[in-house]
Amino acid sequence: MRKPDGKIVLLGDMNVGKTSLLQRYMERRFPDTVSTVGGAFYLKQWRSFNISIWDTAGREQFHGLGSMYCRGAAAVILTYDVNHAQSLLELEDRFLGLTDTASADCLFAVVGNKVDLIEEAPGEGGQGGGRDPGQAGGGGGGSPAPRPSRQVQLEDAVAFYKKILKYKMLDEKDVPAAEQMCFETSAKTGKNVDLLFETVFDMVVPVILRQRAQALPQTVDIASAPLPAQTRSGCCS
Ligand SMILES: Nc1nc2c(ncn2[C@@H]2O[C@H](COP(=O)(O)OP(=O)(O)OP(=O)(O)O)[C@@H](O)[C@H]2O)c(=O)[nH]1
Ligand SMILES: [Mg+2]
Repeated sequence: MRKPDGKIVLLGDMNVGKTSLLQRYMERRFPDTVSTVGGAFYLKQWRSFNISIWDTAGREQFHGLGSMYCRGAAAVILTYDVNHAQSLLELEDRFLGLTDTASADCLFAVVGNKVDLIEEAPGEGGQGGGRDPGQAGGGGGGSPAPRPSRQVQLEDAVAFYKKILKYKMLDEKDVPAAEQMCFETSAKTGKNVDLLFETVFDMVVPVILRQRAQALPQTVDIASAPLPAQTRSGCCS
């Protein structure tokens, strides 16, 4: 197997839908998931590049592994649940620090998942992907279970993206705009899932090329390397 050319990592609290997003994209389905233990990866061929996409565990007990998975990452997808405000706060408090081991020019995407669960205000009208009959916690019985209402607005995600740039000491001019990197998705209906991954893949290609270029000087040309000045003879100075 060829070594992956670049790495993308999904981070976020447990239950936000990281595994479901990856399975929706890679396997085109929305199966039942079990809470991830440790981490797992998929390989994706994108143009001529081999990209590994790492699914990590959101559970607190696996937190220590996060920075290991992020090592050298070309992009990190920070995921929250739009119906659960705490999951966005956790990204800032618990997960952003794990990205310190990522590549210096790592890209960040902020993803609000489970938009299919958002209760539509009366008269708001149906939008693609928002009319799914699923609900958050089981259900059953005759009448439909109450749907949660949105707790995180897209603007909150944009504000968080700007905090990431501050944390990384990056200038807004030098990185993709927040509007390009903040997504709202549904792993259940598939809404915006291809858009998310394929936008990130396209943006990661230049990062991979830069990583490759920086890796090259590790080869030393002995013939052209200057000889160290010899000041003393003998093995000990
Ligand atoms: N309605 C709805 N449910 C979703 C969506 N994405 C995930 N779920 C459900 O949310 C639960 C958690 O999904 P996972 O994908 O396992 O979450 P995770 O982020 O991988 O969780 P950990 O592995 O514990 O970190 C499962 O019951 C999923 O079926 C979505 O877009 N819409
Ligand atoms: Mg998982």
